[in-house]
Amino acid sequence: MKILLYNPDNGVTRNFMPHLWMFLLQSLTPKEHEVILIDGNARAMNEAELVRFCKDENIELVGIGAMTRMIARAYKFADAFREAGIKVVMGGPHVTECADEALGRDGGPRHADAVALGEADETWALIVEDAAKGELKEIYQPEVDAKGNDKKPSLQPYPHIPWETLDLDQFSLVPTFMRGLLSKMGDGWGKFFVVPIETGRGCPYGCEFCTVTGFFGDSIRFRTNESVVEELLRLKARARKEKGQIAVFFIDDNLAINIKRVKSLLKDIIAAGAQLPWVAQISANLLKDEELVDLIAESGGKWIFIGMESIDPANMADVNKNFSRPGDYQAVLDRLAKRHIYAITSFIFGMDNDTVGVADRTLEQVNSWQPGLPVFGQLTPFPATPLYTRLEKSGRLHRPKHWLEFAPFVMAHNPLKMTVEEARKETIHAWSLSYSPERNAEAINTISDAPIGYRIGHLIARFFFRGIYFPQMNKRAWIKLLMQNRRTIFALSKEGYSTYRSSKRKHKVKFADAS
Ligand code: B12
Ligand code: SF4
Repeated sequence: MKILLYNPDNGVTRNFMPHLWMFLLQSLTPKEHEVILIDGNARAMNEAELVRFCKDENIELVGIGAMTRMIARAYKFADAFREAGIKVVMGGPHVTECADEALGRDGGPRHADAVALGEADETWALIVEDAAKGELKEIYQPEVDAKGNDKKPSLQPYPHIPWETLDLDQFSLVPTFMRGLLSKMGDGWGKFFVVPIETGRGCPYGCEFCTVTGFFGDSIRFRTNESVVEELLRLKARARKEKGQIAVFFIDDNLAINIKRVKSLLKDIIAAGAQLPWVAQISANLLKDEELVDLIAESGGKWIFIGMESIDPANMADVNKNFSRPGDYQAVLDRLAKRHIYAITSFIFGMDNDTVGVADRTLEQVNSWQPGLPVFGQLTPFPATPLYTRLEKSGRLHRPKHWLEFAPFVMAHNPLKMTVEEARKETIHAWSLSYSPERNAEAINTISDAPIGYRIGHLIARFFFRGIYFPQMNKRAWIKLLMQNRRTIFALSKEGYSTYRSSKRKHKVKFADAS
């Protein structure tokens, strides 16, 4: 049987990091079946095109995964496949929490023939076999333990994802029109991939807005260090062979949740020479450990994603995230910057203690810290979170099924001290000021003592991060962005070129001395 695994696009950015679930399920598919992957973020197709593709390829089963934010799009695609007579199974965090919605048992239309609840590592093979026999059931659920909780995959052993041979071209971050030019630079930048790797699952912290503790559970499971190191070595070999760049996103919700384990993993990466540039999510409270931050730097860590959420401790208490203290943020960022590691700082607006002006107050703080990549969202009640339950009980949810009428940056409940429209404006304001050409120039100036390569990387990262909010899906949008930032680009290119020339000269002198 031929299977398509499909992830709908997020409507903002085009090619970004691929979704791990697709590669994982592909690896877990019994060998007699063939699996094709399409990520709508990288390979844009509308419903009719995808249905035609499935018909041409004789696809008999489509597996769709989506976050809540993309679920309305996912349902549209699922409906089109089912209309064409192709079976659809859906999985992921949203349908796990809203299985009745996907199966049309809540009075709405049906979108999926089957849903996979929770982690599907151990149910996927069965789903495929049942589909091949024409006996697909409606619900697949992991086995449960004596207390009725899902038995979670141990991640030991962990499936082999053949990164070294997979066709990753659709995920290169370098826009097609820039590939030729960039492939000639240094070690080769014609291809640049960010590859997702997990080293563990689960988070015990239980922040009120987050689905992770509910979905993956509060007990954490880790892969072995050997299996992670082996995967990194294969990726490193591929980057070298293809003269491209590969960076890794360790997608664990909190890479340092167990400090002893993460230190041992990073030491093993260093010992094996398996370093690749990497990004990971780590909460601020765990970044006080100097040895850990040293190991992060030595093992290739470049960017740390920190869920700062708010600079107001009252808000942090409201969402059960008191363990992360706004007063500590500056010291944490300084500690990272000393090793040329910078932070992706994530903030949420529309919290219950937020008032108009929250964006300016937050930016005042952010701009006084080491420059990073700030991102801004709004407090969103995802299904089955404690936040959803609290707002629903208090009658504050005015769009209880907000995902079915998805509107970016329009809140689904009324914050206590501002309106929904005010929260939207604060969010736009924060994004606009954080990635304006002036702010980009200022941020680059603040790190003028950092190596030139690092500063160029920082500017490029700023261009991509801007794209999380402002659509940057075509050549025109990119050219406009480059023109707006031409002064900073020119200054960095000039310095980069003279550094390159003088390093070449030094190299020649050294060579002459030696001969
Ligand atoms: C990496 C990541 C991202 C990446 C992008 C995704 C990518 N390319 O990988 C980035 C950083 C961009 C991102 C952004 C956002 N993210 Co995010 N992200 C994650 C993260 C940390 C890891 C995802 C992952 O790969 N997990 C590991 C895999 C193995 O797990 P999985 O995807 O759940 O898949 C398993 C099962 O769900 C199931 N499954 C999944 N799909 C399918 C499909 C089929 C057919 C089947 C059978 C089974 C199945 O099988 C898999 C194996 O067991 C998760 C948290 C987490 N730990 O999962 C949050 C998470 C998915 N993100 C979340 C959110 C909210 C967001 C944002 C909306 C945040 C924001 N406010 O901006 C944005 C959306 C951005 C956008 N416009 O697309 C929420 C989603 C909640 C929800 N109900 O939708 C999560 C769960 C985190 C949270 N705090 O609750 N994210
Ligand atoms: S620390 Fe992160 S992953 Fe864990 S519950 Fe809080 S927001 Fe979710």
